Amino acid sequence: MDKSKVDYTLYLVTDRRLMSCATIEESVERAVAGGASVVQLREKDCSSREFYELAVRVKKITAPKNVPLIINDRIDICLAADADGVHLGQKDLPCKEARKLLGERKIIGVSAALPEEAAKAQADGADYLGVGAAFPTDTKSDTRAVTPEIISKIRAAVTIPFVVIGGINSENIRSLYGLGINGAAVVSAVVAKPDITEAGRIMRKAAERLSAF
Ligand code: TZP
Ligand code: MG
Repeated sequence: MDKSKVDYTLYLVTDRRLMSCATIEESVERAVAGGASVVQLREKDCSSREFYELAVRVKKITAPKNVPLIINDRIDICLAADADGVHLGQKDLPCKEARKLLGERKIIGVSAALPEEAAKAQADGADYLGVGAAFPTDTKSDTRAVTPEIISKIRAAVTIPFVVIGGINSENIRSLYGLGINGAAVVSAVVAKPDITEAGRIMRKAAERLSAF
């Protein structure tokens, strides 16, 4: 995985509570078939062993398609399963420390809701940012709202790619066009839909227009 070539267009985040199918593996397989270009495993209620074993199984689905597998929060799981990277929130381990542990080849993403957080993450070695929440969402509590104005300020503050997250669907994504965003990160707009592959296709097409303006 050459991390400089990652396509962030449709960044899928998993959620076993919301998915319309039986297993995380199925939800990932279907979303990737629909056009998800990055997959983040976000597991809030499973043991380290389960998380590790799941990451190993999901990597077998994503790696042949050259889709990077990102592990939410857990640097240890990323290393053990040889995933492609981690995603860190503002309350997780600092990006600088994560970089020391993971080395240069792994992808590190950092959540940012303010231009200052974005600039710090870039200075600390982040490869991409997750910026949100763009719209109200029931998928995550304790989100911070980002307006189009804040998104534009974040774009001006960093050169690294960033995805926007939070309540994005195929309709409201239009209000994010032209802001210099590199991709849309979604949970429910894909995994909660009855036909995950078709939902992936719809969101992929809509997300491709983020960079078309
Ligand atoms: N981080 C900020 S908002 C969010 C996360 C993980 C949830 C996004 O889920 P959805 O269903 O796409 O609103
Ligand atoms: Mg986290």
